[in-house]
Amino acid sequence: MINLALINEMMGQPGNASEHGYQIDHILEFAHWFMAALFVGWSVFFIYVLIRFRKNRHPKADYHGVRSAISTHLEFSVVLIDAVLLLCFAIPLWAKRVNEFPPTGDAVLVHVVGQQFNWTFHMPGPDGQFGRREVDLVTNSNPLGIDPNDPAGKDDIIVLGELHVPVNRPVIIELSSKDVIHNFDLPHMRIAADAIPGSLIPLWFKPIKTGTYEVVCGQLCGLGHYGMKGTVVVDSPADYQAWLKERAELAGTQNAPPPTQRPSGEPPVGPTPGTVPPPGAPKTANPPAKPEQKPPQSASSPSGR
Ligand SMILES: [Cu+2]
Repeated sequence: MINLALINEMMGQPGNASEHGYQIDHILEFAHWFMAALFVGWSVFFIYVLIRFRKNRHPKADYHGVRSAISTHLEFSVVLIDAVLLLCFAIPLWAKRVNEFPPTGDAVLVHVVGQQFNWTFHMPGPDGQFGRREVDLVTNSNPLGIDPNDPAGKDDIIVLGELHVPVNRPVIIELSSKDVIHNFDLPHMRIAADAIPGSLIPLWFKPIKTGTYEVVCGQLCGLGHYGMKGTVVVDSPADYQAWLKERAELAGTQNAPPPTQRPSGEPPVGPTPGTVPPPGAPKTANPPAKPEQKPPQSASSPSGR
């Protein structure tokens, strides 16, 4: 028997490298074959009617048209198959993706920030705590506005363009944008989500193959959109630890702008990214009543699921 999955490859889909990806591939595979059948079916029908109702055989138009119910049945079955695809496969899979996040204890947490035209990755460093981020503190040397007075931010790892994650461990991403709407798209991992200014969008995947994978921006976000690419490197656990160590050593020199950059002694306005679960975020055991009083991140909080 021929491999039915070949149709995805023929459509230019890159190989899957994430745990849930095969489920998405199965839906795409079915949809592609279904569309191919529809294309062939309707094309044959179209050619048939062109010949069957040609002008020299039917000089006068028949104003009553077709009386058989076959086209109604055909169209009804197309609607039925579409409904089955949506209700039985696509929507349940989507619900699973957005409702069933892996426990944060085992996951790698990353804040991903899009801006024209690159991706910045923010990891909590050895202490497991994300430093406070504040819009007012954003400068060229402090692209994410990390608060230099927040001890949790001292060891944070900030990398531009290239993220490393370990293989076979879930990666939970909190996605945001500094300017316009971008779309963080990891085709090999079969995930993509819009990065929207003012929102934190959670998404997750579990890489199952080591390698280097492309990140693209999936929203036309400006003149440099075509070049808004990044890389996700899936490492073996040992390589990942080595990378973390290297980045952590650099972090002390990289991410600590002089404290004088803080404009005034005023308390930060608004919650720190990562402290308030965005809509649809995995539910934590004790949702914060007041965001300000929660520890500066949700990384190590036990998941309620
Ligand atoms: Cu973009």
